[in-house]
Amino acid sequence: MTQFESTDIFCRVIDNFGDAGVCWRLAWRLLALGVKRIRFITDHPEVLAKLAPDAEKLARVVPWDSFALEAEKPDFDPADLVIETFGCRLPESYDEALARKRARAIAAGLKPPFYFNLDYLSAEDWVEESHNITGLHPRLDLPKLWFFPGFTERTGGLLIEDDYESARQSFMPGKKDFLASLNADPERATLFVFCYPVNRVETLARGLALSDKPWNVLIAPGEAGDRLAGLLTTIDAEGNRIRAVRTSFLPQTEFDRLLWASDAGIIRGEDSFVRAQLAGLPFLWSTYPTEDHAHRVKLDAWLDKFVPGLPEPLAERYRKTSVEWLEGELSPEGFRDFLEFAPALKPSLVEWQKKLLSRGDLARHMLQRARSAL
Ligand code: TRH
Repeated sequence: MTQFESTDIFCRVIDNFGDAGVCWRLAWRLLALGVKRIRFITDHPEVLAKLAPDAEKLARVVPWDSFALEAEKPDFDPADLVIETFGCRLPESYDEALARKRARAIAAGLKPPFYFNLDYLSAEDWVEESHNITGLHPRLDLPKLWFFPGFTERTGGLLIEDDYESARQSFMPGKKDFLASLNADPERATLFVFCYPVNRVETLARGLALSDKPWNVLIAPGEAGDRLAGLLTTIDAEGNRIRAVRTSFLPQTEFDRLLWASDAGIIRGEDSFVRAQLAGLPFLWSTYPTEDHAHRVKLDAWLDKFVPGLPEPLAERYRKTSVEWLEGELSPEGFRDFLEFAPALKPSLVEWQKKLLSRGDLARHMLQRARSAL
């Protein structure tokens, strides 16, 4: 049980689905841990509606601008637990109302509201130094705690449902039926592809054509998927060796099935990257592309943590393939090789998954941290 009666989660969508995807997964986890009354304040409710068509049943979804106006009213009551995500900067009116609520609670000897900024995921070392640090507001008496997801004990961990592993295991006996329901061939190996337009899907198409076994390719919606599907039709219109399956955009609660049903994957961003690791899926990671090339730094930092768990020469091969894929330098032969060595990654991925599960859930860590300050 929690001592927090109400929670406000603030989510600005920069682009794509990851911002809302992570925020909604957090909301969902907090509800599962007993948090009551979530307001989900977002500037793009339509993105959330795609990820979670039933969001309104679980939380009050409020458009950002109208909420900022609501927060100006004298009787406005901010939540007990407040979560800014990815440094999205809350409306000034809200911060002011929150500072007033805090002052009143302290004056009355009551617990003040707790205020987080939950940041992006990165495996970079500096994250440990910045995690769990309180920042001060430039003008108001309003401390805010910086919380970082991550892969090590000195970070907040990842969002993981308590029954994640049992849900995965109960799905597995029905895996073939699921593939058949997508119109994939249940007897083939399956590749899942979810990447950015900048990634060279041509390499995937040509590499698949070089493989000596037949594949299903589950292609997530988007520009890169459109291109890949077109290329695969040119290479194998009948689907004899490569069966291309365009998946519809599934609700987030069903997204894992695509990963569980696959033998290898191309995944992207933050949330699908985490889910692929929990699934123990051999993957190449398309980090979110940025002009300053931070995407390469992110990939290297994660490889530095994961790759030492792999035996040689697999470790070197996986690192090289991952980097070449991200940099657009992977050859079709290199991708064909990845498809071949992907199963050999599995034991290390299972160990890695166990480590992540044992680190425990980010939402639980946030609640524990907030409660310990009460
Ligand atoms: O959509 P993304 O590219 O999001 C990115 C990253 O989060 C990045 O860090 C951030 O800076 C940028 O957005 C703005 O990839 P990501 O993080 O994997 O999010 C995709 C979400 O969409 C994830 O929650 C899974 C979900 N999803 C579904 O629910 N159904 C689907 O069918 C598919 C393909 C995805």
